[in-house]
Amino acid sequence: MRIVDLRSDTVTMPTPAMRKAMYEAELGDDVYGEDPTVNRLEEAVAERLGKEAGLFVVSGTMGNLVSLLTHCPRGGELILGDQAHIFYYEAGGISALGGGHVHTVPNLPNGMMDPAAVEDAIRAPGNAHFPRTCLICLENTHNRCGGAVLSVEQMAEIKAVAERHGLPVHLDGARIWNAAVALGVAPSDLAAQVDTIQTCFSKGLAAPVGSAIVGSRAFIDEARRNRKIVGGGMRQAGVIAAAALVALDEMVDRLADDHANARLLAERLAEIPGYDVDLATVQSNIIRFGLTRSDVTAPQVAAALTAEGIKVNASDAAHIRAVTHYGIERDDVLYALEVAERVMQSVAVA
Ligand code: TLP
Repeated sequence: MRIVDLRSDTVTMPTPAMRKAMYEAELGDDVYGEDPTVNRLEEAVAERLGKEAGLFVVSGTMGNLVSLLTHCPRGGELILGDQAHIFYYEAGGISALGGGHVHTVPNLPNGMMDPAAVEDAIRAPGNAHFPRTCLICLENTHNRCGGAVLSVEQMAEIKAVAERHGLPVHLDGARIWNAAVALGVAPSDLAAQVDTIQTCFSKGLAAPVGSAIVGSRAFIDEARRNRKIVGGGMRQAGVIAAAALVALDEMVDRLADDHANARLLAERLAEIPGYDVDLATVQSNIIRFGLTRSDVTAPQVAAALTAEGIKVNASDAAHIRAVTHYGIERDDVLYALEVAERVMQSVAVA
């Protein structure tokens, strides 16, 4: 059976150039700071995002956790969108391991938080009843908001609130590269609106493993220690950093193709009776769509699509997520649409 895997851009396989770079990578012990390939990657990603220093970590989850551990003392309160990946999908790491206290603010459908609501959530200092606010977190592109892209101006609005209260801002920029390509701006223009960023090489950029944290030199020095605490000090990590370097150099511009494919998928899906697609929310490589039928649930339709080879995930009872990525061509999208039409006609009534 023909398979079109739209579950996530995490399913991407490394390119031939990545495999070659991994084979040939110059290596050393990175805990001694002696892996030249890791060092090159950390410098390259920091430079690309306009920050002083970078730190290679295993995953996006570890990148966010180590960043939050570095920003927040035990009992410190972090302000997060209620749809944030950090809040939803990272196993509560900052409270389990760092004693962090999470304060959510509603995410708007466009991935933004109302700046006034963020400001309201900041605790008045000096009152012994309150936890102390230590950080505001943003996400761009926004996963659960269907890949919505925050503009430089939107991010600047949150930065202005943070600055008024002397707070840092951390960006879960797992897909900051998609955001920059969608907006036609430099990734560093987005990064300039925040203090620290976690970004992934293993999503749309198709590297097999790895993320980086970037920020000031002092922040990264402290984060390096926290990475060690969570067991993330790797040794000859250049073998994976080599693929991440290829990802940065060769895989960013092509994200525009993924965005075009997502747009095509969304526009045509919207024409098929049964699917409910809000085209305004399709801004990058993620499509989050609902159903116009009430006799079947999103998990049932997702399972029926998957059984026919179109692999998608239900993100809740009413929504399905499809993600385009390296390895998915226009022809795969057209085939997925054909199957989607057939599945919607035949899916059993609950
Ligand atoms: N997201 C995954 C799943 O965890 C849901 C996906 O398939 O999209 N931040 C954001 C915004 C993410 O989307 C992800 C991964 C992460 C962080 C975590 O990255 P990893 O999976 O490397 O720990």
